[in-house]
Amino acid sequence: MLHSHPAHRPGVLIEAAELRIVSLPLLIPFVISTGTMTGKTFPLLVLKGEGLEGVAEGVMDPTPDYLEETIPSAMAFLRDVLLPQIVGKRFATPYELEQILSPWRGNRMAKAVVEMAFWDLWAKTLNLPLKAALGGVRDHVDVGVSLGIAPIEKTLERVDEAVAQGYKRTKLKVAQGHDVKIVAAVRAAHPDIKLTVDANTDYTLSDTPVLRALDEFALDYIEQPLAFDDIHDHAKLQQLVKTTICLDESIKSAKDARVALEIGAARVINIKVGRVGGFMAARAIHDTCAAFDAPVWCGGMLESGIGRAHNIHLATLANFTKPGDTSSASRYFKRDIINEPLEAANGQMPVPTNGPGIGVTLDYDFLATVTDHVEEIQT
Ligand code: OSB
Ligand code: MG
Repeated sequence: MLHSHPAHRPGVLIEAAELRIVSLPLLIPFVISTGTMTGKTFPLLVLKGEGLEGVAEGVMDPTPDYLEETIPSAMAFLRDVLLPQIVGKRFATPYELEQILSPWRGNRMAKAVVEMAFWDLWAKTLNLPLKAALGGVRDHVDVGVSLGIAPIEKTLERVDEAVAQGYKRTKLKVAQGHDVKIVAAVRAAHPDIKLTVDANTDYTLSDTPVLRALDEFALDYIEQPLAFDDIHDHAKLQQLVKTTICLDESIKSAKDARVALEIGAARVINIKVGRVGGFMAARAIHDTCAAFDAPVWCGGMLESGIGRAHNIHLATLANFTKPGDTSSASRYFKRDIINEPLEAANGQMPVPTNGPGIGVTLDYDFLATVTDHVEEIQT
């Protein structure tokens, strides 16, 4: 029976939103081709409704280093546009929420924060783990490590440690002048490990000889060698190198994935739910890649336990067949903002199940000590 009174309409009422900026120090600086991160600062959104809380974090950086969005731009868009559009409203499903988000151009990382927090809240109202709401099929996900740029000796130590801990893949960050020598040294020390590199856009087609030189190290793939806004030149490059190309920054939608796979710009895709605008887009990319027989894996952005939990649930979908970047939180942070440890064992990360939704809970006392800013959005 349908009820016309708003209080009886079906769906999840979003009663209020709490938006924070949180800063956590990183245990060691993380160096990639675009810069060095010594701490992790991120927006944290809590959507409140039905006596429950849905939580998500944003993956945008303070400055537009990885992609265009920034924390200040996202905070303004969230505060002034997105949150006023949804607080005080009911949404029966994430599909309904998507109708509000999708007309806005770009701003995918900001939209993802809202969408992901709603998925968590919605799954909690259904008393389901997020992975079940998403259609995931695994209890554990395979994970590897992503190692920042460092001197060769330091890199070799870090690789030894990751291999000893059982991580299923080692990804080396590379950049111009920090590439072939480092990869050669790691491959010489570990002839059989699954090894990849990530250039975070540092090369152009004129660097093809360097990228071809990497062919001799049996890499599983080269991640995002060329520009963040390019797909076309990656197709040219893929014709010139034997190693599989994997795209990260260049893939923002299922359409981008289709184009990349149709023209042969990549054979593997890194899916980051925060980069692509949320779980609806992440699943669409996952499904598109499956249709092309292209494996996907779940990337990371040095998230706290909240974003990490979202990533783990996403990676339970069937076509996430390559190890993801969601390694143990203790590799990054002395103390996390959640109550549950997110630790991998033998290269497998268990799906968190402390309650429905993302299966982890905020440590509000500690969170208070690492919150730079907090604001409430109410109707
Ligand atoms: O390209 O995957 C990337 C971190 C910051 C910015 C870009 C990237 C990364 C990582 C980190 O590789 C992976 C992780 O979260 O451990
Ligand atoms: Mg990457």
